[in-house]
Amino acid sequence: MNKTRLMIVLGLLLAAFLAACGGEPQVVTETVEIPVEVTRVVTEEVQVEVEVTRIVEVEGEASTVTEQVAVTFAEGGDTLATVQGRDSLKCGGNASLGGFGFLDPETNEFSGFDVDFCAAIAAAVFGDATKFELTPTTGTSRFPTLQSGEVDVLIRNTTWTLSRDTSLGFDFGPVTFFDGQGMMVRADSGITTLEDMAGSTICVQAGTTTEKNLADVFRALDVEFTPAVFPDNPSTTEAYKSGQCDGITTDKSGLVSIRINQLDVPEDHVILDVTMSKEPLGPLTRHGDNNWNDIVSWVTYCTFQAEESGVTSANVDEMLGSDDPTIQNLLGITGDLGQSMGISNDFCYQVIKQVGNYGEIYDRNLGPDTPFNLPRGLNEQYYNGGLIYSMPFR
Ligand SMILES: N[C@@H](CCC(=O)N[C@@H](CS)C(=O)NCC(=O)O)C(=O)O
Repeated sequence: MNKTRLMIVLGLLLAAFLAACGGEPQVVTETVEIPVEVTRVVTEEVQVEVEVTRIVEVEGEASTVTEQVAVTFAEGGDTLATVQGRDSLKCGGNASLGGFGFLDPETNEFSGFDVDFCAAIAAAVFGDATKFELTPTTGTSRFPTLQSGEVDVLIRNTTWTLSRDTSLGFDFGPVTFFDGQGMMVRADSGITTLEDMAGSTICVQAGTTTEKNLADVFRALDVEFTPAVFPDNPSTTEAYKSGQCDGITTDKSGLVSIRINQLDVPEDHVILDVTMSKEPLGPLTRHGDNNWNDIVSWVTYCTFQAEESGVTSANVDEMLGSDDPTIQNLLGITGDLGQSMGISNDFCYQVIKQVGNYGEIYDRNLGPDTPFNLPRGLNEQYYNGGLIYSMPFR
């Protein structure tokens, strides 16, 4: 590798860690080792191994933790050809966030809102929603896992930010879940506002936007606190449960999931009525493969538009006979919209038939019949006062 390229790659990695971790002192208990196996045809591969030393603070004691990260940057390339050649989609996800991405230890099956979007891409590419493998990632490991080419797409409650879009080398697809950062505390703590948290310790997960927002918001409020930073959701939640922290912060959707799924008595914990940030969550692909990002984006829009047009998994076959031009384009009866991305014109028919429209995906995983019962809020369609809005199928 020439020197300039090495400098660029090291710069990218530094940016990655700064963007992900915010540079705050933190408790880190894991060594991040990313197994790199590049099986795709790429236009260029750059392999580096770096050691990143982070200053950490555990219960007032400062020490250092060294993380070793081996990364092959797989730039550009034709992800669709790789996915088709492999006959399976590789999706980076989450295994420990019920409702969004959860691995059931009994059945060994993944389920959740994010997981359904992996299934939707598989349905669009293969006409078979089961042809995908899910690689669980943590807040810190998710970006190298996508950068290295180990997965084709990352769908894991990941916030769209400028630095992730640029310096980290990704492109986002449409936002699938508009969220914001929240704070959960014990119901009997007497805490009702962030100002009440002066002098408290707050559990937060490494490698997240959450970590940085927390520092910014409390600094702006001039409220002193101690962050206790952990590498993944289970360890963060465990620390809160065991009383190491007065509060736990992450995306509000994450807090709802943790409260219901991971706390023994959910009623003993309250999510404060405060939103600390904007957290637009969506799928992301590697920068440099526009066609693949188009596929991920239009699969997502397909679920939005189908809900708007009243097309569901139950009525999609009937809808094939519709004379509505939008539905005809959507389902591939007319036009060659799929072909223009190198996939079948009936890609959206397959998505809706096998996975369902946006409302069905939402309700199945997060709706009133689930333990989470998350109101749609900003995730309503635009004509119902929300932000879900498909671009035209033309
Ligand atoms: N949306 C934020 C936070 C995402 C995030 O990683 N949330 C945590 C807390 S709920 C999570 O999903 N952890 C699961 C895990 O690491 O196992 C981001 O993109 O940085």
